[in-house]
Amino acid sequence: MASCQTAGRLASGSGGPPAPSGDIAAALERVKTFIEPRLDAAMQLSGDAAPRLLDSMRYSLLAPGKRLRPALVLWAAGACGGDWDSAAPAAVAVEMIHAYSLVHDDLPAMDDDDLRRGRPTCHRAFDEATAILCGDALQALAFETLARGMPAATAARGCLVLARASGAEALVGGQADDLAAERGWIPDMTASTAAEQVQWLERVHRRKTGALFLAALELGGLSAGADAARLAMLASYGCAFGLAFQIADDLLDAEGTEAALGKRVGKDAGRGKLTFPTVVGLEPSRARGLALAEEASLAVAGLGTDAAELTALARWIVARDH
Ligand code: GRG
Repeated sequence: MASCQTAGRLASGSGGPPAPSGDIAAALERVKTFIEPRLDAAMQLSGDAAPRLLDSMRYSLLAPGKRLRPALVLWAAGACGGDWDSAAPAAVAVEMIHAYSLVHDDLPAMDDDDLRRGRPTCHRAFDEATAILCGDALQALAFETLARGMPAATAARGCLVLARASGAEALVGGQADDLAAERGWIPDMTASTAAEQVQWLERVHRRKTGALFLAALELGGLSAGADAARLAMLASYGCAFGLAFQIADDLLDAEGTEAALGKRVGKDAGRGKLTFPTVVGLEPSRARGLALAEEASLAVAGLGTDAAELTALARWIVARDH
């Protein structure tokens, strides 16, 4: 199982942000065209699913997201000589876990948000109890999708990869630590050095955000029958990509617009939350994001031109406005 080390470095790197490339936008559109009918098909459940619950699941899963995690699954598979059809169940399953985590993160007990993907959040469009059940059911359906869709020889490993990325040592654990800091359940970090704060931030985000990206890449590689060397390249890419994504996400919260992002901005500063820009500043954060994007690109250089989309995505992720 792939995992990342906490680097704990301060900002490095230089140069202006690369312009978002038209090619990556077109490549992401191809992913959406491929995956969205499959997400829709995965939501055609039997009549035993409660109608309001099913509506909330469809509402949350099919809402207009960037589909980055499915893209990583499919492009990792492609970079390892695999095909998209074999990788599709994993791409659908990872997006289900992501959608569930957003629904639960938006709940009043967590981030308490009204807007997600440009629409009312699930608990706003439905109600709190339905949103909790929606997340629960999407999570279970992700594992069912993977177990049914992957060949028997790899399904158990695929479920293990996704379970580890979703659980107490990763997605849920990172979220729990993030909440613990925000709610004062752990000692205040503000007296710590900037390096200690960066180390803490990286440890939270490696689990809360990075682990699912890493799982997406590993599942894509597994669906293509990738060898250990290729899986290791994907894992190195994923570690750098995950952190670059999070730094960019923090920068967008500080500088982006609600219209472009389809969600509330300025939340972090409003709560005095630790983020990369609040700890090291805007420009050093930007520089670190750019350096990580290059590190990610370099990590998959050995996969040749088949990894072109992964390289372009890493560069776009730190230059995006949404
Ligand atoms: C509730 C278990 C649990 C975990 C929540 C998803 C999450 C963990 C928190 C969301 C808060 C947040 C903004 C995290 C930053 C990273 C992130 C997941 C951003 C959203 O991902 P995108 O940009 O979203 O890929 P779309 O909507 O495009 O899919």
